[in-house]
Amino acid sequence: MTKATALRVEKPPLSSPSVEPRELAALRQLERKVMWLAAWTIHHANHVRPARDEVKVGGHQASCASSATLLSALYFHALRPQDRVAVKPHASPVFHAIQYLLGNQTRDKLAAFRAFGGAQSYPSRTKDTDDVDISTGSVGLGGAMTLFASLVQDYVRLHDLAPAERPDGRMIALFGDAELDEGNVFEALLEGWKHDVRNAWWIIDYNRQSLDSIVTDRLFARLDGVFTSMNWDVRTLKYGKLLRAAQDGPGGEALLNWIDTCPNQLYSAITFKGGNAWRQRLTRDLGDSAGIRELLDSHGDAALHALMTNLAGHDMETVLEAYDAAAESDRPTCFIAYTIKGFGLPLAGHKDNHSGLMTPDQMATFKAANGIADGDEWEPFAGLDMDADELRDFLGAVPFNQPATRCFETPKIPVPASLAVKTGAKAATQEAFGRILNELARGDSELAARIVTASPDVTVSTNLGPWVNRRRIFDRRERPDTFRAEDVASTQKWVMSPAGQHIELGIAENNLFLLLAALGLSGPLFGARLLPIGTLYDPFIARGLDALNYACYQDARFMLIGTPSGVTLAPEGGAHQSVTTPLIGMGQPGLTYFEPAYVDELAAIMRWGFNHMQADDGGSVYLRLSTRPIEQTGREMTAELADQVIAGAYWQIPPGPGADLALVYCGVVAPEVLAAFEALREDAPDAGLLAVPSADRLHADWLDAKRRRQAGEGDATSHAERLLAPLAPDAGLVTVLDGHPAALSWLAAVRGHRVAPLGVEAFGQSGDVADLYRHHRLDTDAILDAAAQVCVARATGR
Ligand SMILES: Cc1ncc(C[n+]2csc(CCOP(=O)(O)OP(=O)(O)O)c2C)c(N)n1
Ligand SMILES: [Mg+2]
Repeated sequence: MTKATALRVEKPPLSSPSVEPRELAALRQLERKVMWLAAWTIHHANHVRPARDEVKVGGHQASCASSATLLSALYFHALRPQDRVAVKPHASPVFHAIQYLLGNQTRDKLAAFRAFGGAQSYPSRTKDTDDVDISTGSVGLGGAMTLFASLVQDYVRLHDLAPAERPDGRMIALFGDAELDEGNVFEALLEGWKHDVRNAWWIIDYNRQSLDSIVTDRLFARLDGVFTSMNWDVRTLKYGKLLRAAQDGPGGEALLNWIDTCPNQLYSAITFKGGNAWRQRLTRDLGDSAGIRELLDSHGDAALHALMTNLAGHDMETVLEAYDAAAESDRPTCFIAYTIKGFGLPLAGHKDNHSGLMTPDQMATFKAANGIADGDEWEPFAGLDMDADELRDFLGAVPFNQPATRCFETPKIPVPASLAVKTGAKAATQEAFGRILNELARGDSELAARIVTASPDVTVSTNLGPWVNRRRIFDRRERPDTFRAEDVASTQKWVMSPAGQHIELGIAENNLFLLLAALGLSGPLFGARLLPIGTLYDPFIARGLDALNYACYQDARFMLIGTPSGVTLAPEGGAHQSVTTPLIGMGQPGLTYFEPAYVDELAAIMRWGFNHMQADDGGSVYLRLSTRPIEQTGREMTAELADQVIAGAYWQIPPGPGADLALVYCGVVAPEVLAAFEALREDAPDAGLLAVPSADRLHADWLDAKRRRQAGEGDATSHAERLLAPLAPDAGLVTVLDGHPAALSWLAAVRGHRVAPLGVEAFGQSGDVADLYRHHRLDTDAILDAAAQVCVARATGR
């Protein structure tokens, strides 16, 4: 078999029974308009709208041109209101242009593309106003999320959480081909396969260009195999109708063979050069082949260029046929659609065109070619060859645009008045988390019915086992627990069932966060509110950090349990010890970080968390927990104390008036801090002991009070300011946590106190807790040294 025939795509029929000629004509007109509007939106932002600084505005005219047909065919023909789409980030102007033509986007927003409050550079669920389903921007994540959205849709249906008559939607991604370099895409593919995800379409805009360059030749022969082995239906759309018709004419076979074997770089370069360059090259390479002269002689330069660039991804009819043919498939489908980056523009095929912009002169030529008069640039139907009323009627009948709820409001799920659990005199927060979920699993609260847990292969080791034993593992089919059936003793019952409420993932933290994003948007996307809880080892938050950021960016709501954390999981050693996660928790928008020391704090925080996940102005919650059992307080968790825990801090032992020392701590180091406090008491009887279950809440509130004062609310104060008010103005603080010291050292700035910050700044070691606390200077002696240091500094005025 020659290379050419190996690559040849099966020839599909030329007829298009599913699309009426008038519909096809209208779609071609609209595709042209979308192409124009996208290019104009970017041009306007860069060259027409006045600039106030030297920073480039940017936009991606070539990426847009590449995908205009694929997206027009999708939105104006194949899509239904219940479908959900992730559009490759750089096609944002195409998406907005389509929504504009459908009446869902305003001209003002388009004119303000990439300006404050305007249409966003990359489609955004939270900031765009034209119904973005799935945000994109960080390549690879949006597409992968469609698989998890599909899984969540299955979950909602199999749990009867949405009205049975509501039709299932298809989860669709338009991918740039270079997005498939991102490893998270393959992690998601594997997980999707394991979970038998079916209802998904991935449309790959195969322009063989990325940002820097042309992608490796024949990459897609490999990728085709990857999708096939995951049981996807792969549909390669290579030639448009012109090329397919030419195949049967003189020189046709030779011509298509030439294209099949042409290196991507060469094809792109000649595409950029245009008509005569094709003629020269084909004469040189194929001059002796039968029929080629006839073929070349019967095509002028423009016609030859049109023929040679007639790839299927720019051929409306071919794309429509492909979408229609795939509509009934019950397998996930991948369309590999050959395209040209910058198709139809003077940027076409140039390897540097990713951020390329047409010059004003080029734009003027493009505008004339589109028949658009000055002042008509934003007119929806200007310059088209079809009556505006007919196009309006067509748009009015587009299936996607029929009245339907696309963003669901869902009622809030009540949260029980208390989630408190009993533990022994000593307990660890991780163990208590497991108990709280176990208690919920035993009951029949609505909250428990809406909780979905997920973990990347650390279900048992993060104490989700008891919950899973009761609520079982989700699977589309009933699957017995073989070990149980074989009478092999185990505390874990791993029965799988469509009614299960735990989603077991392979070890891929990216997938955990993408699943949490999809579960956490189940309310607005699928009309069924879910309360997802994801558990993972705290250090591995960093592995999926971009996906976590992405989930928060979309305002998905979930509870994240990072456990075990810090150096406190001592013997496990440095590879599993998290240092910076408190700073991630504080810095990440949309995520509120807590690190409780005691079980009663944890129960109050989880209760608050379930409400916060449902509040209109709420967000997600991150709990950094530990496996180290510590002595509990035996106190009563009053409503007032719970409020302070949620506000971020409380005086575990209040300071005397004008006290000159306070020990401040977060989390599992409580015993060392308490011991140091007891030792200090004699010398510093007025000292206070401040517990900080949420440095994040405390810090955010402090900044908020400053803003409110600036805005004229003169008596606004923050919790931190009120808490620290009783201390002497020159008092010293010793702050302690099992994490980076910067998470607490800022407290010294609240009232200008001195601080000695203790925490972890280096990679960990193996050892027991005593060894490691001594090594990292978190032990009682280190705390006493630090207290002495701030006291000396105070006495000497330094
Ligand atoms: C995670 C991530 N890394 C880098 C980028 C910067 N970037 C934006 S687009 C792009 C190349 C995209 O190429 P492709 O997906 O093929 O899109 P198209 O050719 O359609 O423009 C890169 C590297 C990004 N957006 N996200
Ligand atoms: Mg590309």
